[in-house]
Amino acid sequence: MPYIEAEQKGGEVRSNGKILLATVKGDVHDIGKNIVGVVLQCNNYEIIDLGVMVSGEEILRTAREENVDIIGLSGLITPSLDEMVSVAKEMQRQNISLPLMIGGATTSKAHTAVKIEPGFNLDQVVHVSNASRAVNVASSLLSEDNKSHYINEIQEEYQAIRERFTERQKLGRRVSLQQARVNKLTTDWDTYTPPTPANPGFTASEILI
Ligand code: B12
Repeated sequence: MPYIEAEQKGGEVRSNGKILLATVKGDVHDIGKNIVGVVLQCNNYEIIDLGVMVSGEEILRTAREENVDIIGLSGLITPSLDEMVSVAKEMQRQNISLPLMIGGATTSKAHTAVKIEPGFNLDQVVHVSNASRAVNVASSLLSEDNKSHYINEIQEEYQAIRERFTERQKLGRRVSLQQARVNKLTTDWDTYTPPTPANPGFTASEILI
């Protein structure tokens, strides 16, 4: 950090972009978010870290005031998944057109594709599984040349995930109780004759000591 700060004071380094990071409301886990922040800072991104248990309102207010380029949300407990959906919906409602990075152990590509991305069409939401991927994702999202190609790839991938999810749901659909009774397994043990073993009784090869 001292080296990075000294370099920045010297005015030699131009920021690659400003990223707001926060662990969402109700969640205290911040180890992963902090790692992501350091990795991004080491790659010349300016980080505004709002800490933990941050409400959507504060995240979006700061994003506007600080004119950030990307919002990054972290969450490790299950309720954080819903909180992230709420923040994304609120971004949409407030017309905040910024890329959104989603991270933290409970988050997933599937959750991002199925629950967050639909309806989020002002910019792109991307699930980032690991701090080491954050730099590539951020630079693609902010690249003038590469952004639309990158977004197309992500959208195709997420669309395929949603289709698989819908298919799986159809396959797993439950039938009515009446239908289940009609489909019940019928057995007929009265007429069943068990097969006769070739060599009745124990044989040497079956005795394990
Ligand atoms: C450390 C820890 C704690 C510490 C947190 C300290 C801190 N300052 O963060 C303490 C002890 C406080 C804690 C508390 C609790 N914890 Co806890 N905790 C953990 C533990 C052991 C490790 C989490 C961790 O730091 N992992 C390492 C980091 C590096 O990984 P990561 O966060 O996933 O981050 C990586 C990526 O996901 C990604 N990433 C993360 N965030 C972001 C953000 C962006 C923008 C991007 C791009 C990428 C990114 O980059 C990171 C580096 O590669 C996990 C279990 C586990 N083994 O994972 C449980 C775990 C997360 N905790 C759990 C629980 C239940 C709790 C409590 C509710 C327990 C309780 N009953 O009080 C409380 C939470 C209270 C609350 N309201 O949040 C559960 C969550 C289960 C669930 N699905 O809901 C877990 C999974 C344990 C378990 N198996 O039950 N916990």
